[in-house]
Amino acid sequence: MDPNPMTREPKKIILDCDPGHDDAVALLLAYGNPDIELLAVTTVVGNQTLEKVTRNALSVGTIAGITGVPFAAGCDRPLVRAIETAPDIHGDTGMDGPEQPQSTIELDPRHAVDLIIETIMAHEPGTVTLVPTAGLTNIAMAARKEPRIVERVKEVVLMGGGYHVGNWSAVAEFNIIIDPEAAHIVFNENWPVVMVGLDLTHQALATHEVVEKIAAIGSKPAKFVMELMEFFTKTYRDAQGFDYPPVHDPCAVAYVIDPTVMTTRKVPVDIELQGKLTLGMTVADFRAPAPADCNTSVAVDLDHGKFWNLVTDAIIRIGEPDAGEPTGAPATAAAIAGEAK
Ligand code: PIR
Ligand code: CA
Repeated sequence: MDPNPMTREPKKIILDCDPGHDDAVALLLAYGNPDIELLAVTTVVGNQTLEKVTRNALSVGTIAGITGVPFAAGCDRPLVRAIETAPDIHGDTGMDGPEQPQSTIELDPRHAVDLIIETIMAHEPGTVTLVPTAGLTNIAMAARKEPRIVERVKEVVLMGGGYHVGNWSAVAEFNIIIDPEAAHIVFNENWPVVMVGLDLTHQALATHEVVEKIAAIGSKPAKFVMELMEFFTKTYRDAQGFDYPPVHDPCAVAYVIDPTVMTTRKVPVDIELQGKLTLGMTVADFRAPAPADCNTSVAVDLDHGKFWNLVTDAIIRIGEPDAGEPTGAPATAAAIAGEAK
């Protein structure tokens, strides 16, 4: 990465999501970080129905004051399987907790799959990164509808899977198991895939200290995140026995911003489609060395402090959109916390 923030090019991304408490934070991080150029936000059935997650995406966009970025709804069901949502974790709306504003963003009339394809084809090859933080239905459909996107995409940095742990079965993670056929397509296409799975995201805990830091920012978007985290903490405690909730999805965005926020390892990964007990498992082959044509890598260790500083800095930068405050506020998370950077 170019160390000079004045000369380095922002990374162009498409965020494909199902908000979702952690998807909301991913969207705020992507929008509020100066090293990211958000080209499009697309939604897909997942944590809740397509209608609900799309409404949630527009709400988050409204709270952040996002303008000039198309939001489009995509697939309302997986390729093969029946719809499975996660109300125990994300509530009936898919983003329970904070009050949601009336959206001021108009949904783009295009289908998300078409918006993804058009956006990739309209940019130089090797410049657009796909960041899926939900089931992979839209991404698989896009690869099938317009195969030329596969060689044009810079890389696919996805939140999903886990090489040592599951959360929806003993060995499978939600985003993969809800549409394992789509995941199989995405992992087996010839584009670089970075799997930011549970092994990594279970290190991204929104501890008491983290939530306090965000609360101290004091803006409406910060209050919104705080309320999201309050609800997420409670459901993660009740449903999964965690003291603090892992905030999965912004980890994928953080990797795009600064890959040094985590370590990764190049290993072949494939998706189990046959197993009775292992459906949707991301089977990673750690036998060294990875073959030369290996297109997959997995995230291993997170720098917790660096990660949360990126998130808090993004929220600070977004500022108070309703008040018409300029974005790009010079304050930093370190300054808010009263420490030297
Ligand atoms: C989080 C999710 C689904 C189920 C649970 N238990 C927790 C959602 C998050 O939005 C994230 O993208 C991924 N799926 C984590 O499995
Ligand atoms: Ca998600």
